[in-house]
Amino acid sequence: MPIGVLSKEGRKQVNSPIQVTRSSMPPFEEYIEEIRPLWESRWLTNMGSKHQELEKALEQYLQIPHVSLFANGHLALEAVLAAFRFPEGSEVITTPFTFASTTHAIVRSGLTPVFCDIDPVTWTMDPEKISELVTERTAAILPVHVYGTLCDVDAIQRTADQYGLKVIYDAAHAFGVTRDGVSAATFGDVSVFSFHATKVFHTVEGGAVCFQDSALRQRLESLKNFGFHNAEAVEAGGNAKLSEFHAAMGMCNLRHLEEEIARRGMVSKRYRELLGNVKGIRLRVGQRGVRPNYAYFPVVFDGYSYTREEVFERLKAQSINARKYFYPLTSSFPCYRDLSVAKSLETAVHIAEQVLCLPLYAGLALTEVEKICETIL
Ligand code: T4K
Repeated sequence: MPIGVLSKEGRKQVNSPIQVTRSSMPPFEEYIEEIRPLWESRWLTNMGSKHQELEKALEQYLQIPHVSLFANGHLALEAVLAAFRFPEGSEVITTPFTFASTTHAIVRSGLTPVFCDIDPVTWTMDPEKISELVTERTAAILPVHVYGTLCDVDAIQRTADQYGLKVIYDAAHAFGVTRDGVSAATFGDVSVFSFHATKVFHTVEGGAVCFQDSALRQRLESLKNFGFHNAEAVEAGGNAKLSEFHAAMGMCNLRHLEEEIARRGMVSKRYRELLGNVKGIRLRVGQRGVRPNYAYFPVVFDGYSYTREEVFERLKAQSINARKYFYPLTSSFPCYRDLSVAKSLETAVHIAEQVLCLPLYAGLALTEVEKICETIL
């Protein structure tokens, strides 16, 4: 039977399903106050004052000299790949254990993804396997801090330095993650965040590119604004600007971020208490010195009494919509079946077939977590 909710009047309401996540909202009045000036200025987009304010606030929060806002994380990834002007047909070493966007961005930029297997413990790109994929056409490494788990950034950088490759992190899941107090935004040449409604920090739709090299700024600015620089179209740019309303949502959500992460942390802790010592259930590992953001709660059913499919169906029957993030691997998408995969993706295949992301959001009640775990167990 689905989980019941009592309304203020104490009547039992029609139960709504528990989704894998639920957007956090700032107090309504706070958002209204944030957008009030827009009614006076009527400046609604094209890098207005809210946009500038949010870029500055994020540069400070993420401890990075440059943040360039985008309409979404996907277009931010595409802009970065265009900004580096890699020769057509260059190869980009990447992980197939990710959301469609990572691989699509590479392919849509006229580049070739070369899939690298993942580490069996962190589920991020296995740095030991990168070197064997490098060819004379390799231009960059594009790893993903999947679920907010930091990649082995030191090993990846060593390999990149050895071969003279750019490192572009898809940090869509890693907002707020730090290692020894250093922000995830600072690793590699560039880190790209998603501020989609389903993320720990969101602007409804949105994204950002974080970087140290000031020379990148002008390229990114023109790529997201029709190629304009000083009122002249200097290249064939697109349109990926974040509006003032989206930036205003970001300003509000940033104020509540620490509370958001803390509440997600409490939900994750309860899951760990209930599932942490169960034979055949593997949870994400903690990383030394890393402050997590509790973006997702992935569980791998590896030798458990029930398969991932059985657990998924059992939860669904209770109106609990866990998600198979990230299954199938992007390398198995129908549109990429013709791409040759140079090396075995054994670990990635194994994890993708057994992983399930359980519901996780700030407002998820601990009683709901208990019900979810009861169903699994
Ligand atoms: N790189 C990586 C590694 C990514 O994971 C993503 C996006 C990107 C790049 C690209 O970034 P963006 O261009 O999106 O900024 C969702 C998100 O749409 C997507 O942003 C995210 N990754 C991906 C992992 O998940 P779906 O298709 O699973 O979302 P959907 O619509 O099924 O929503 C999931 C649940 O979230 C719903 O059941 C309820 C809740 N929800 C959803 C929406 C849309 C809300 O509470 N509010 C909402 O407005 O892709």
